[in-house]
Amino acid sequence: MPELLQIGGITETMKARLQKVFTIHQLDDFDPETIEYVITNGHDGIKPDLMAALPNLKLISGYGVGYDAIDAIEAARRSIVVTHTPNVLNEEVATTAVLLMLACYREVLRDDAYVRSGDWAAKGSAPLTRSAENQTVGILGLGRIGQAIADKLAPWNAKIIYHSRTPKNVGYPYYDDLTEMAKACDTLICITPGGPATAKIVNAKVLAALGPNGTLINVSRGSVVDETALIEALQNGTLGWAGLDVFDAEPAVPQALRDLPNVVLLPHVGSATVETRAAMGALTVDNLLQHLKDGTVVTPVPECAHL
Ligand code: A2R
Repeated sequence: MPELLQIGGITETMKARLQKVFTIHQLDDFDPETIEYVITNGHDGIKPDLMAALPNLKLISGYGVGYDAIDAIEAARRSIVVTHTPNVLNEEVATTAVLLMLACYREVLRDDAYVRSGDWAAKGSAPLTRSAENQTVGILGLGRIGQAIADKLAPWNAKIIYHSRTPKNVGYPYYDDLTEMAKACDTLICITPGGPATAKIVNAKVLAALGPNGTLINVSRGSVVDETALIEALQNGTLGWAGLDVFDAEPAVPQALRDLPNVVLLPHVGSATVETRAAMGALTVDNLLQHLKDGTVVTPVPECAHL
């Protein structure tokens, strides 16, 4: 049977399908010469020195849409196919983005604490919150998930504007400059890929442009936002609120961020429902099984689409 190296966890359902056709190896028990397949996830990816040490590697199947922890350019150079799981998580991640936005506007955490603490009975009605209706929402990265976010915001009458490297064939206003878009919007939602090209593109200047009444939502990668500048802006009130599902050095989250009242923090659960994770797991395995059968895959990353 062909040999598969497993990096990170897989579900029992995935394991049951894989072990029928692969010998599965863990990181502490494999011969680099015999590994032809790798299964990993968006967080662990594969370290460059490990990839370099596998001379007969054919395919790296990633669980998740983001693959910034895999050097796909180097893989393509070596004719190794990298796959990921696009589309099956669009709606779930978009729901997480909207959930964070609404939680910031309507102060869900503050008001939940108000009830639990007994303050409601002791002090009377909670302070008013801000309406999430009719907001201008800037989407940084109007791709598969970005479009799903735009669609999900329709019932709140959001005016969508967007920034990406190239304009898309959509009806929303395009900004070629991120700071200019931040000036124009009430809420900025980050949903670009991670990696060097987007590292800290949401910097102090962008956050200042978003302003004291502005809300930042990040459901992409922690690396996209300058976290130190973000904490400073939230502490000083030069930025109003932040809803964050991802962090620079996750699962470590700076204490300064955890101490702030004007943030909603989630432990990178954008796609983490039973249903969506099952669909992602199935596609991760489908890519491996199809390659074994006929040498093709279902969802290669763009860098490997020509292989
Ligand atoms: O820039 P473009 O025209 O390639 O548009 C893509 C945009 N994007 C960027 N925008 C600004 N600066 C950049 N350096 C940059 N690089 C890419 O992000 C496109 O509009 C969007 C990505 O869309 P998709 O490739 O369809 O990705 P999807 O499935 O929406 O997932 C986005 C990310 C994943 O990579 C994970 O990190 C995260 O969501 O879960």
